[in-house]
Amino acid sequence: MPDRPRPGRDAEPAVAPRKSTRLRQRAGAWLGEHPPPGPFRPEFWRSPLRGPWLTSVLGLVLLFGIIAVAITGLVSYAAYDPRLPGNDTTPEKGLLGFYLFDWPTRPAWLYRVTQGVHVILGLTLVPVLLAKLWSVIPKLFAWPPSRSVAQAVERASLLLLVGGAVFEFVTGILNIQLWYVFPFSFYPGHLYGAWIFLAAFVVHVAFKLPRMIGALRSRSIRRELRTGLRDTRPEPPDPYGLVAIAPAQPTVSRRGLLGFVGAASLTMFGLAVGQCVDGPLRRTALLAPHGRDYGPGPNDFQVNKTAAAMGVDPARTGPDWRLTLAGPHRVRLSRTDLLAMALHTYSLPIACVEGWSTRQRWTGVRLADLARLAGAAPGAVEVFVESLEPGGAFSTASLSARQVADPRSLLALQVNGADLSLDHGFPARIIVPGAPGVHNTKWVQRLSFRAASS
Ligand SMILES: Nc1nc2c(c(=O)[nH]1)N[C@H]1C(S)=C(S)[C@@H](COP(=O)(O)O)O[C@H]1N2
Ligand SMILES: [Mo]
Repeated sequence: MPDRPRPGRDAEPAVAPRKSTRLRQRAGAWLGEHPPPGPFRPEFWRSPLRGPWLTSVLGLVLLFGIIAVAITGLVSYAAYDPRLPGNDTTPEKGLLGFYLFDWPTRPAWLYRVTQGVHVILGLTLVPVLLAKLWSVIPKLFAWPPSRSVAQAVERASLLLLVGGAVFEFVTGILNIQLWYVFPFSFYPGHLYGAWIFLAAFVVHVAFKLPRMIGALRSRSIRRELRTGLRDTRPEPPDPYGLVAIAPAQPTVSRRGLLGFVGAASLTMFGLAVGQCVDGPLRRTALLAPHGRDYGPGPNDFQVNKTAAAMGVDPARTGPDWRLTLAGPHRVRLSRTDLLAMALHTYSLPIACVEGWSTRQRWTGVRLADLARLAGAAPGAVEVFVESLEPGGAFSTASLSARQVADPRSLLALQVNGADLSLDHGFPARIIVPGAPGVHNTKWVQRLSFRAASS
């Protein structure tokens, strides 16, 4: 026989809740007991695989993966040297540029690796992201929409998290597929989106990390990977609403689900990674949007934008073409003049922001020698490069004093022992070690040296 409750102590709280609080609680309870039909009812979600452990395994992969994608993405923004005049098309970046630094020229493969990781890893994570969103989808329909102010804030932050993730992945993938359907410029859009997403990501991780660690400890991954369909059981009921309250019979094991996601990720990786290696493996890059043949001989490697696509008039690249050097002296040089200068050959990569990269042997004149010819001291001057391409976001670029001074920074005239093809920038193009491809301006017609700003 239980003790009879003592009046005034156990049965009733010492202080009765205020009337308004009681009303709100009752309204909340009513809402909670009367969800709209369909996905708002917890019985609707029946997968026996959903649960904190599964969500946490996928979350752990995303945690490390997204940190790597975020760091390499922010690094890519720094690689653009946005503090140099004309390099940054992002208006009002303000505080968001706090971490910028002077991009190095060594090692020459630096941007090739950071941007390759950003794009290839981003693609590889797509199946994991989709699986993670699938695993938490009942929470999207949690009813009532908010039980408390704190919960309302949490749900709003999830909107930024999920919206931000989807936005970053979708704009990134559309951009590397060269499908510019979004009604804004990719570069500032992807950068602002990244900061919003990262802010929500940090909040989300801070709140969920302890829960994630607890959930990961609740099952051994090794045992789970040995468990077949017949022995697959739902996770124990959880207070977060991930585990189905009326689970269906499993049609696939957790091992099967994780295997499927892993295989999908490996497929993405396998179809994309070839675009940043040279040699026969390059042909496996079936997800790379650019074609893979660029004409015969030494110029047969990836072309980002053809001369025709950029409106470059071949007539202006003929014998009448002159390079103008502007500095303390103004100098005009023909291609014959340039070929008569000291020529140097280096094996250097072009590494595009879109993830593809390729190393070729470039021959040309050192930018440092051209600076001296214009009366400027390498090490103390930046250069503003202009193409004869009419307009266009990529028709100009600023290079830093460090980039001008590096002896491997060239105004290239030849590649792999042959003259540059028109599509690769004939009569002359920039090649700078470690720089993003977009700063390797093609069809150069003018180099303006000016005192370095920093
Ligand atoms: N004038 C001009 N230079 C340019 C471009 C361009 O569109 N116009 N594209 C840039 C980009 S984004 C890259 S990745 C490299 C690619 O060089 P490639 O086409 O010779 O491979 O050239 C860069 N130089
Ligand atoms: Mo590029």
